[in-house]
Amino acid sequence: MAKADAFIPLDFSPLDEQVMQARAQAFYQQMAKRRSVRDFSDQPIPPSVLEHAILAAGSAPSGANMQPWHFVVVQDPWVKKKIRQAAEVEERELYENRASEEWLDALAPLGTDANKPFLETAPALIAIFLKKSTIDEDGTKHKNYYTFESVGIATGMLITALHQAGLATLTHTPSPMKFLSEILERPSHERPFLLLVVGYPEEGALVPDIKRLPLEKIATFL
Ligand code: IYR
Repeated sequence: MAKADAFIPLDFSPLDEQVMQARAQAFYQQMAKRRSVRDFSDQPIPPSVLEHAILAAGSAPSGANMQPWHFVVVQDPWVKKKIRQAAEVEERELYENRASEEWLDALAPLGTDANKPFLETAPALIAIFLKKSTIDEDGTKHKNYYTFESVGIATGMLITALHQAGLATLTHTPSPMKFLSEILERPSHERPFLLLVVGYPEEGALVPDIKRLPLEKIATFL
């Protein structure tokens, strides 16, 4: 476990105020263009882009620096097919039986259904696992803290890193996701957290015409 046993100087360079404002605005404008994509092309992802995005995600803050995450990058067509088949079983059950009318109504504007071809078309799936505990090299089991917060932050950073690298993503949460642990052979102290679909949008891809809430609806300044 990467524990800090000493303190070192912080690597921090203050920015000029105008630079800060310009960067804050430019970053917002770039992030506002991110949309969940469901129509992916099969164009491959350039080497090392996924690795660097995962390293960026792995720099997230976490409870007691336990880094309670594991990322499984699936590019093998056969494994993607197995994931698609298992996800569609759960999704059919969701759309046909599990989801309430209220939930189906909320999903209607997205135009989603139980078919998930993108799980095979997209060049990469990143399965994100939450580690309830960590097993040290010597076999000792340590409990991890604030795991949902930590993995949620890391996932947000991963999505952001992939977006700024020029890739589209879809956060996919088939429920339950136990099949991911089985197909990807993850140990029982790791829980599937989210399946991120990564790649390029298909040419001419459409997205639902949804709007983000304005600042005054999402923030209070006191
Ligand atoms: N998991 C299903 C349903 C779904 C649920 C929510 I909440 C969404 O924002 C989108 C979809 C599916 O992927 O179709």
